[in-house]
Amino acid sequence: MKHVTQEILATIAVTMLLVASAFAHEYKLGPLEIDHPYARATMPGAPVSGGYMVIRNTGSEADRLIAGSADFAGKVEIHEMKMENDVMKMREVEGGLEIPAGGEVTLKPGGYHVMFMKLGEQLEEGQKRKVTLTFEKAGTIELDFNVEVVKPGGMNHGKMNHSSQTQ
Ligand SMILES: [Cu+2]
Repeated sequence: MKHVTQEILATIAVTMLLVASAFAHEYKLGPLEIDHPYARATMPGAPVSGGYMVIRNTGSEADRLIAGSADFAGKVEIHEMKMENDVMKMREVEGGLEIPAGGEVTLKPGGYHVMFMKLGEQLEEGQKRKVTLTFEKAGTIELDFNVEVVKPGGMNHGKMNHSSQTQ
């Protein structure tokens, strides 16, 4: 009887660990911490999706997110969104996205994002998708992006001009 109880307790402990790590969904790469990377779920045949996360830099030197790649996308770019003459535009961040020393940058709908282009397949809610990100100093890391339904933030789809969508 005692033996069974121990096994049950061990099982519960392992389960709790798994649940905790699923919730945390945080990665470390040198001084960088990447919190909860997720991608926007797409409709069938949609050509693009966005990737979002919080990147913290606990180090004393700035770093830069300079590149990305993913099996499901023909091209991955680091983008920013900006209002120009009342039109929300997005474009590639020149020279990569700086993560300041001791600071953090939030990639979110309507702001900085990882742009998944030339999608080869639909991204469906609940999936996890592998994405590789490269930082100038910290190097390269492979992350699991949760695919989630993301409401558009701060952008007007009707007026949105995605200059590199057709490249
Ligand atoms: Cu974009």
